[in-house]
Amino acid sequence: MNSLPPLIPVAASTMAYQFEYLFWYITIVTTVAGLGVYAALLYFCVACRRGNTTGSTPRILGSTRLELAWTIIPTIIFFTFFGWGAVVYTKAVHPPQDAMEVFVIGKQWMWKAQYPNGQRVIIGGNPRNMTEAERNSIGKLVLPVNRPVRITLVSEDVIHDFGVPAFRMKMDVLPGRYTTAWYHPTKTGDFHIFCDQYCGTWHSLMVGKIAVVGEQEFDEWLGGNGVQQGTENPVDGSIAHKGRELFLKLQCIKCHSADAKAAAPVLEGLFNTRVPLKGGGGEFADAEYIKQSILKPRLKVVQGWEPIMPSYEGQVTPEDLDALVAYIRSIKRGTTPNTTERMNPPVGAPTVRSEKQP
Ligand code: HEC
Ligand SMILES: [Cu+2]
Repeated sequence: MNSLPPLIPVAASTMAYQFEYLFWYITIVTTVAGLGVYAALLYFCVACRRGNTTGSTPRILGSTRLELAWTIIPTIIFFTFFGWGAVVYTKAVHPPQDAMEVFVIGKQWMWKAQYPNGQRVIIGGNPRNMTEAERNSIGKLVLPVNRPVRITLVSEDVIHDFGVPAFRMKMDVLPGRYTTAWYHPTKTGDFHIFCDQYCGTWHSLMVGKIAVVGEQEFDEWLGGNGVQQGTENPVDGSIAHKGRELFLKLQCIKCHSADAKAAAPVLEGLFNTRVPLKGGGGEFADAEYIKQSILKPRLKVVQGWEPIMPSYEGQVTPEDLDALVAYIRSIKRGTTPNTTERMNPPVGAPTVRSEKQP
């Protein structure tokens, strides 16, 4: 692939190939059709030029067969674009269940990544507006090859966009809302990250590298305590982990537990599902819905439950809300604890043995 002109970046993920095939299919079909139109135009210009045909232009009253043909054939061709595009798009927006999760926060003008075990790395940016600590942890976003990874993105200030040409994937990074991108890297090596949305003075410095490495090298890079369940690492600073602490601190667990007579629904698997509401209708459980459930619980009451949840308005900051959402997103099915049990860590987070329940 290295011999290709730089106009076409390396394809280094499963999705990159899917995009590439579709892209070339559409490009070739539209090019051939376009050239066909111009060829016909040229031909008729010459063939039907003045003086070439005898007499005047014949009176043409239309042809049903022709009309049908030039309606149906292009429709079928356009629908192949749509159908194929829909298949690729569906794959692109649905990360595999077993994907490792990495948080990436965009900020003027740097990217901050956080691994499930709490490891952080700054991936590029303008060193001039970084703190000393941030400057010291400038590195690459290291990812394992042949393993799907889900990147959860959020911005601390303005709109950015996390673009990785080699993976043919870019995703807007918005303040106050989580967006997701996922990759399944197929090649080792270094690949560019660009901020693809103009975001102020040093936008052009908001670039970095993804280093795709072998499985073993990745585990070593993570300090030997990888992302496998069951490994020990008490230093967990992920956003979901912070949310879990809040979930305990704010006593959400008192009601939202797995106890048989719990007073509230378990929140596992809630994210991105449809919730039936009391009084009919339903609501899609996205980040906004979860935040509203915490701030104004009476507004939308889940069917089959009593409106007993207190409002947490004024008690939680917007960052707390983001953290709670991240935690609720991360609870896997069948892992909600009883109130008496030790709380389960977020997906991918290593377990900590000596943790006490408040
Ligand atoms: C006093 C018990 C109680 C406490 C404490 C409590 N909740 Fe609730 N919560 C409920 C009940 C009951 C419901 C279902 C009825 C409703 O929608 O209000 C609910 C609903 C929810 C929902 C919507 C669930 C769904 O299936 O759509 C979310 C999200 C939620 N709570 C999060 C939290 C968080 C986060 C906390 C802590 C900051 C918390 N709750 C504290 C009782 C509680
Ligand atoms: Cu940016």
